[in-house]
Amino acid sequence: MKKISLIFGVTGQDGSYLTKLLLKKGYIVHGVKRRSSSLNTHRIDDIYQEPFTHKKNFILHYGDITDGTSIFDLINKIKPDEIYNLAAQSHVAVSFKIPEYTSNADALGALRILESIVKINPKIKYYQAGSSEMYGKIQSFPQNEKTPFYPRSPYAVSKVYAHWITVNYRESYKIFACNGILFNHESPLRGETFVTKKIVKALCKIKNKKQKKLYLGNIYAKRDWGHAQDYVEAMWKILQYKKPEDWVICTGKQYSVKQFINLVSKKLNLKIFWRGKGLHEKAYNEKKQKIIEIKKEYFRPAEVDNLKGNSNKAKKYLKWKPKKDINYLIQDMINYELNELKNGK
Ligand code: NAP
Ligand code: G4F
Repeated sequence: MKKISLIFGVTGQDGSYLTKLLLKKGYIVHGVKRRSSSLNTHRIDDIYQEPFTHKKNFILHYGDITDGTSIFDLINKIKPDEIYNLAAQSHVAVSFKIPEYTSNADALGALRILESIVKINPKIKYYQAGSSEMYGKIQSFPQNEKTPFYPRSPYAVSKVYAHWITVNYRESYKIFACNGILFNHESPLRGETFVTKKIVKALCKIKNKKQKKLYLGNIYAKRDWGHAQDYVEAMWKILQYKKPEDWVICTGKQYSVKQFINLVSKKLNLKIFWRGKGLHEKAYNEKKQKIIEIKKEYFRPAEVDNLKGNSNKAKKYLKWKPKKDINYLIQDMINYELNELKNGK
């Protein structure tokens, strides 16, 4: 019997990589996409075909994480063995602009799925996409499963709710519900407004004379960046472990946004030099043209300055460790962007 999985957030970066992983492992994968006025399936178009021709092992459904009825009906109809809740308004800066929607989707979305599991079949395994943003104003360094949370945005506060409601349902109803606390992970499929994608895309265009400038916010924030392909493997391993627990997934290495820019520039053979401080800091190219400027519009009302994780627990018990380092990640993202440019995109 093939295992059945249900992925909320299937059209996102992680949803796409996870779908491919589970199909490779022989699962039947059901994915939930939300209605939008323009197409939102570009990350899974390569594996999805219209229902009249589709291979029966990857099936898409309309649904929405803010709509309890659709969630209940889908779980009841599909009867999955495993549910991965990756659906979220996942942009931290945007969460300050739409805090109520973010809380509804990111916090209550988890509750809606958990309630459905308890009512329909408490044997269904549940993965909650938690975030290192929950550590926010960090209380210890590096961060592990025991580090207290101090969220710094409506997004992070919502994820803390989702984390604790997952723990609470696990303890109250003895269900197999787990939290992954994942540090930043990127890939060619990363959303266009996250900082790594924004940098790689812009610098590739600047190198090819298709763009003049890149505008950024706080380039001194530090992150622990991994590759999404490694991280979806961890999600799956978390649900295969003998008992439901919470897990930190990270690389244990940290770079600032500015260091990330310098690494990308070096790989593109784009010589840049920095001048100025604060909002006046700028990067110039060899011809002394300004190519990067800082804009206060990209700063957040509250920032998360310093994230670096410790995933020794996952290493020891899940036998998980990242296979792809920052150099591989950047090269992968660059190759994708250069190919897009070659194809006129
Ligand atoms: P992403 O690319 O932004 O994908 C989010 C997914 O959620 C998309 O499929 C999106 O649909 C869907 N979605 C948003 N609102 C929805 C709604 N109301 N109903 C149903 N689906 C909805 O995010 P990601 O990078 O793949 O991350 C996956 C999950 O992990 C998210 O929960 C994120 O918060 C969390 N996380 C991410 C990272 C990271 O560094 N990537 C780290 C820690 C945790 P559309 O395609 O239609 O927008
Ligand atoms: O790429 P970012 O927007 O990612 P952020 O805020 O760390 O959140 C991502 O990772 C979380 C895991 O820790 C996820 F939970 C979350 O869903 C998301 O995937 O920003 C990274 C850093 C921030 O400090 C930000 O202030 O880059 C800084 N930054 C500087 N200039 C910028 C920009 N971020 C964005 N998005 N755009 C800029 O122009």
